[in-house]
Amino acid sequence: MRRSFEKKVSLLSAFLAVIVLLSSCSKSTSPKDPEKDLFVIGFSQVGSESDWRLANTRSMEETFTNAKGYELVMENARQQQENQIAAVRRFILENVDLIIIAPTTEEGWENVLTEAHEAGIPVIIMDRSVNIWNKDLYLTNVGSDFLNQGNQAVAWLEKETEGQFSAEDPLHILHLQGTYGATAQLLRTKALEVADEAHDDWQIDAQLYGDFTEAKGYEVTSEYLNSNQDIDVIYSENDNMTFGAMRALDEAGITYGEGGQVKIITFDATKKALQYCLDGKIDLCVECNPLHGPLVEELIKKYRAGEPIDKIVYIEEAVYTRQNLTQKFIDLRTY
Ligand code: GYE
Repeated sequence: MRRSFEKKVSLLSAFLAVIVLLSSCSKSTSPKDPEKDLFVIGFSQVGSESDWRLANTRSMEETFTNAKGYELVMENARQQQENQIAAVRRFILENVDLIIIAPTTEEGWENVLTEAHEAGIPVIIMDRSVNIWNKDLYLTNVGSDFLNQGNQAVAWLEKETEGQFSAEDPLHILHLQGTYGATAQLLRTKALEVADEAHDDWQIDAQLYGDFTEAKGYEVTSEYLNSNQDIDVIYSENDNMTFGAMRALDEAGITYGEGGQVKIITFDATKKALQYCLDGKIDLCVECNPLHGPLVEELIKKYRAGEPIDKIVYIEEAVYTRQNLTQKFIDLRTY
């Protein structure tokens, strides 16, 4: 009798212990858990094709930290749009709070953006743009004014070469192009082509595909130089292709930069390119600012506070030549 009483007591205490354990377990997933309060951002990044892109990724990672209340889920698309579309679909399934896309190319976004819209997940388009009819499918497009960048490059070239060439003896331009269909490629190309149309003393001798990478920039320029070395200007749509082209010129024994045969125009103005510019190896650096993180965060804060935000937001940028650069400025550059 006594033994059975003791047995009952110990059973009861075991039962109570389980209850206490269970209730303490459920506490760890209670709304007080800080993990639960993180604002989850699914970010589909283009890839890691350039120094610009690495700086852009860093800026996002440094901005959207757990300490500031964010969880940044970044997917690297390795420059393939289909990888981006798959990533966005995963973000929708995971029901993230917001999606950021740096689109590889402009076309082909209607379907997946409609899916995000129907799931009630807001989307920010960053860096490049998308070409879609229904602009309600994204909150805002934040990035560079790429046409302005191209126009600034062209205006500089006009001034630099004024009166030196003619229709019979034109300015020979070698044009290195970035990823076809990317806004940065389309608009930098457009600025040059429009200017070329307007100048009978300019001639684009070739448009070579460099896909925004150093390896391609080197490869296509080397190959071109095998059959044609009559170049006055290289208009290169990003720094990494420029670095590749410079290596090809070095190997072919062709001089460039100040006092050289070939003038070099480059886009991005990363630290390394600015240093070449100050050292007289590159003539013009058109800045493309990759530090989008803080600007995107500002827009997200406005959105969360229910404030209106502009459909297009441009980031601040400048152009650099040897004349307006200093070593101090370059040393302070973070990318
Ligand atoms: O110029 C290039 C990068 O879209 C602005 O992409 C970006 C471009 C940038 O790979 O270096």
